[in-house]
Amino acid sequence: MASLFETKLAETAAAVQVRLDQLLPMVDGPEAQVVAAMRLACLAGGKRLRPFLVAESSALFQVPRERALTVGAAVEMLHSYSLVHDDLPAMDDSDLRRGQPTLHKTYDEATAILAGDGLLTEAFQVLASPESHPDPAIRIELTAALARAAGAAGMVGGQMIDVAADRGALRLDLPGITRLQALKTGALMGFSVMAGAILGCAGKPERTALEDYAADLGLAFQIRDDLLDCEGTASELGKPVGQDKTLQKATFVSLLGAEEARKKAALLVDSAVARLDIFAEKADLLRQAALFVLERRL
Ligand code: GRG
Repeated sequence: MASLFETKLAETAAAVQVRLDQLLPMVDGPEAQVVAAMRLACLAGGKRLRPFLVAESSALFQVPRERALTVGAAVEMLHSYSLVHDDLPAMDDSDLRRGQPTLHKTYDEATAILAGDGLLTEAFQVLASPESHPDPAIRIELTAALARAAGAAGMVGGQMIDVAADRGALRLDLPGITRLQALKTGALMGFSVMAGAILGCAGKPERTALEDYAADLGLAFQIRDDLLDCEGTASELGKPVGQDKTLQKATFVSLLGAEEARKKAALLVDSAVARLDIFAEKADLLRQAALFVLERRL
């Protein structure tokens, strides 16, 4: 039987799907291809964890669900752009994403670059619209927070460090990889959690609790991602996880070993759960989201 968390995640995913479909209508004319590619990039699957975080942090402050879903759709557009660009030949050069051909394989590189650019830009258009919040000051706060999380002080900066490390221009130790991941993956998760606090005009103690929760959650998410990557690669090679010498790209698993990485992720999740004490049982779904991050297989 599905847990309450799984049911709620599926409900939010379905609602965000509808919202994304409304926000990205097909167009006619010679530009139709880029819109079709944008739609494919963000309508074809994904766990929708970031919109779930927006929805559940918003629920703590009685934010109307439609507003949270609009902001969740904007985050998912931005996340989809990052995956499309990350898959390009100049970056990870991936053929598959979510089990399907990557966007540049389905279309071509130019279309994939433009579709990513289109999704990035559209995300800000959505935040700037009164549908995200009637108060322009709140819309500006949301817009500035997403720009910070996505730009050179956040995801783009983290990706640059990752690219430099891949090229051998940088050797990363544990603090280095922690910072890279806090920027590359953590910043957007952080925005997703903080969006509810912004939409709900939360006070300082609530904001601090959510910031701390998001930092622990983002890091645990990334450690789990490294473990999943490593389990996939090790099982393809028939080797025990964390012991294959070909898997020596600096990750939490290559630096700590699989067992220590698992322990670190579990401690971070315990800490994330405890950060939410201030919200008592109102934050149970956010607590379950942290446990999901630790156990996820996808
Ligand atoms: C190109 C500027 C730019 C940034 C790319 C986030 C990112 C930066 C690259 C993604 C590479 C990657 C697989 C990172 C690991 C963590 C991560 C973000 C995984 C994908 O997120 P999920 O698991 O994806 O939430 P779904 O498919 O569920 O939406």
